[in-house]
Amino acid sequence: MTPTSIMEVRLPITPEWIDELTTRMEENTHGGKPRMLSRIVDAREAERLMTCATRVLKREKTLTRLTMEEGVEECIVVGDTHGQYHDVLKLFEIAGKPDETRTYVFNGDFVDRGAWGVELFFTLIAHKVSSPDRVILLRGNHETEFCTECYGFERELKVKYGNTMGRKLYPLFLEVCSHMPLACLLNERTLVLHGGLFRSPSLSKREARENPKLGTLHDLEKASKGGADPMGEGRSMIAGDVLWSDPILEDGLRQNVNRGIGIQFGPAQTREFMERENLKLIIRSHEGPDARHDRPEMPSIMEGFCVDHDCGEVGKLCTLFSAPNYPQFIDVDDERHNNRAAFVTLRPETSWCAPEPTSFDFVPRPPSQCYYDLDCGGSDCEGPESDIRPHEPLHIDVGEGDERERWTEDEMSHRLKLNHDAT
Ligand SMILES: [Mn+2]
Repeated sequence: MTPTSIMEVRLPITPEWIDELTTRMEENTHGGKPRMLSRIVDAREAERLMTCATRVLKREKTLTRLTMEEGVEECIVVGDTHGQYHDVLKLFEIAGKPDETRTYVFNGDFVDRGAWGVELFFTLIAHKVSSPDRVILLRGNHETEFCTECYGFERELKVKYGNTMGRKLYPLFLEVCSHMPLACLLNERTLVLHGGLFRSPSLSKREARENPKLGTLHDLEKASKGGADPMGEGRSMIAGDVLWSDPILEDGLRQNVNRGIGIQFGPAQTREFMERENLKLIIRSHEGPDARHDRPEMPSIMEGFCVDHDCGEVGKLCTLFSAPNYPQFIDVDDERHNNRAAFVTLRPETSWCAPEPTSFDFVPRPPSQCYYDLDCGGSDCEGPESDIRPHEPLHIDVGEGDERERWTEDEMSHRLKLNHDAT
């Protein structure tokens, strides 16, 4: 195969094919222009890959149940990765790739903010199509229309595929996302979901606001996956809650005023939920060093893993964040947190419910563009009801012409501290 040939998507997708894909995409991040990605996976093959992923994900319910087969020795759980492609490749190197002994659960927020959301997304859905039962891709709040319009992915797709093809591929991406399950129940005892607990669908609109109560796993199982853009109301209330909620240290259940969507839930609510559903462990993600910096009362996520609610014998709720040195781009005035990331290993010896975190550092990143306006909100603090709206960020030319010549980092470096400066 010549270095310039297109990666053709043919089923079954093999591990060797994924290796070649990831290697070539990674090489292109060093010096190759972003637009050259479409010479590795052209628009037609990208469409094929996403169509295959949609077909596979459609079969999964809102709450996907994973029962480990004989021979599976470990399950690796991964938190937010946010387009930090090199860090995910490193994670695969440390933890090993999915195979007959190793299952993976990716807990959402694959895209936005980082510069290689497309590469990361293609890699993850290729694994999903290749091993549907061994790789679980859960939806995060960034796998939505609202977030990807504001935080970079839509723009990234248009830069890498050109305006015309980017506009065609974007709805296919949203379709893949809309079929991702919201949560995974692992061997009946461990629940993995992106944001957190959720309200009962039986509440009136007013009760949901003023006197919320928790929903059950049965409610979650029956709930909609939320469509392209779960707004957190009506039929997408549970999806909005699962994707956007956060734990707090005080007992109680209340609206998530910080984010404008989802709920905040205290340790007593976690305990109540775990006892009722007979769970031992809940792994959620959704909060990186910036979010925790704004909530200093909560445990630190600087090592990528923390226990937020320790309910003793009953079980615990943890936060897992897998994007080191996050976010990739920061405004000149903002503080860089230099966080480490983590993944969690679960094993049969401990009934798949004793999390073993492994922390790791970031991989130095090649120079790259930022695809969103850094003014649009520091830590996803606001959801779709806020006044954050998509806009034309930065001066990135996404014309159809010879774009290889057009955009240079200089065009935008006047207000960005590019990631490579920080390494
Ligand atoms: Mn999130």
